[in-house]
Amino acid sequence: MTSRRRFFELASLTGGAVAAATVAKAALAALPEPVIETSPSTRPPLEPASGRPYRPVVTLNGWTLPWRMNRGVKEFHLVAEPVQREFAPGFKANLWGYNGQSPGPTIEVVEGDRVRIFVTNKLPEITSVHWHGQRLPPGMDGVVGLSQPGIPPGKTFVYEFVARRPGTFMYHPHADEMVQMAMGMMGFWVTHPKDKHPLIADVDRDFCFLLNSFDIDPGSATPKIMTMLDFNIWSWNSRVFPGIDPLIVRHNDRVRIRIGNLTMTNHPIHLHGHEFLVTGTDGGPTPISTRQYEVTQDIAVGQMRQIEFLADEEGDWAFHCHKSHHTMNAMGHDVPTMIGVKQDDLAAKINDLVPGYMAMGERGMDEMSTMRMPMPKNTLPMMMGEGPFGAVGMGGMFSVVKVRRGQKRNDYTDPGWYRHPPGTVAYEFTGNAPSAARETGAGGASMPLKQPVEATVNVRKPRGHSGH
Ligand SMILES: [Cu+2]
Repeated sequence: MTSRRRFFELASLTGGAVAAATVAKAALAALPEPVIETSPSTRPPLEPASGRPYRPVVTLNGWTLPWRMNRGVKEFHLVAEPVQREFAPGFKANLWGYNGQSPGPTIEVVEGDRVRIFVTNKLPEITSVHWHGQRLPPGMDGVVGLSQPGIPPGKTFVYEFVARRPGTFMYHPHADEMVQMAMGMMGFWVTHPKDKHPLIADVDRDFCFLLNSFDIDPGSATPKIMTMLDFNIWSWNSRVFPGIDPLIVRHNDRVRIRIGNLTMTNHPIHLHGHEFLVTGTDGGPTPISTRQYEVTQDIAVGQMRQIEFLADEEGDWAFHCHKSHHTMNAMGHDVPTMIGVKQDDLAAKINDLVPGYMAMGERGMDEMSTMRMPMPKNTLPMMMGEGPFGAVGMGGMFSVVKVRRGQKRNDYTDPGWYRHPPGTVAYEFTGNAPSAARETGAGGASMPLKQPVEATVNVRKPRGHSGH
């Protein structure tokens, strides 16, 4: 009851569209009413109204699950169910998730809290929830067959444990994992420290999201669940650029970003314009002596990392996975590189065989980001997004950190594009370009061949989405 009231207060505050579903009340009298959220927009932080105070996190394109206090226990209700998720305007997918969304809502608690989580299974098969990284009794660890029987469809199980250590965690099923995670079942978990912690700094903004990936054929809407490595949708919290919200930051804010990886490959996450420290993993806060400044942090499969930086450079700063095929959306990628290949008459010839054939990539692939090609329904262009200087040419795991002097404390509204001071934007050189002196020699060799070999190599890239 408390949670529901608080949730509606929050919802009316932000004017968001909210659907609160009720399950059969008589049957679930002892259960907290589940709160369902169907909007893919970033919800404002959920300020704790009971228990110890903390600075709540902001879940990118997601939300935090309200709770109710029951005799000193924080009670949550997760509902595992089929959901529809918009990855970006123009592309929706049928996924499995929790409480109306994939990923499920973020769970935020405080170190030392006793937590009770009701998990209702509305999927067509058994499920469970594993609380990744937590110290808990083994019977609460959620591994089907090892620590519990599966939760049958239509049933509700109860998990209860004390959140013993502060940090950055996640939850996901440990039942038919390949299918259930490929379908989008996962969520974030943050345990805030109960007192001032020597290794956990106070920050002004605290963002979190999960890296996830899907294999959805262009024109279809349901992930292929048997895919092992060849995924074609690379997403943050089941969103792809330009559907991923920007991270809005006030100039000189201390910023923490927590990231977990539930894909099947690693992601080097790269921030422009600032250096950050890795201050924590799913193992807890990192010792000060191990911290070094980085601008890219690789996050391996099943790992979590929290990075922190002082946002002391105003501007719009790219923030993305550094694997270039992870900043693209789905497409048939098994095409040879055509840079420098004259295709004009070739296209005409192929057109005789394949009507409607279109030559692509003669001058690189950038033209793909502006060209409007006929596409299957419910499919995004491979690269899209419009910035202040034109097409951005990105997809997938890409967003922008917007650092602004004028931003108010705790204000997450988008300030628009950065206004560059005069003389601070790269510009065209209009003088005469001198012809470059070029080396014409073949290059040295420590053990030269007696018979020189003539060979030209055609590099093919990109080739599929194998994640390597
Ligand atoms: Cu990546």
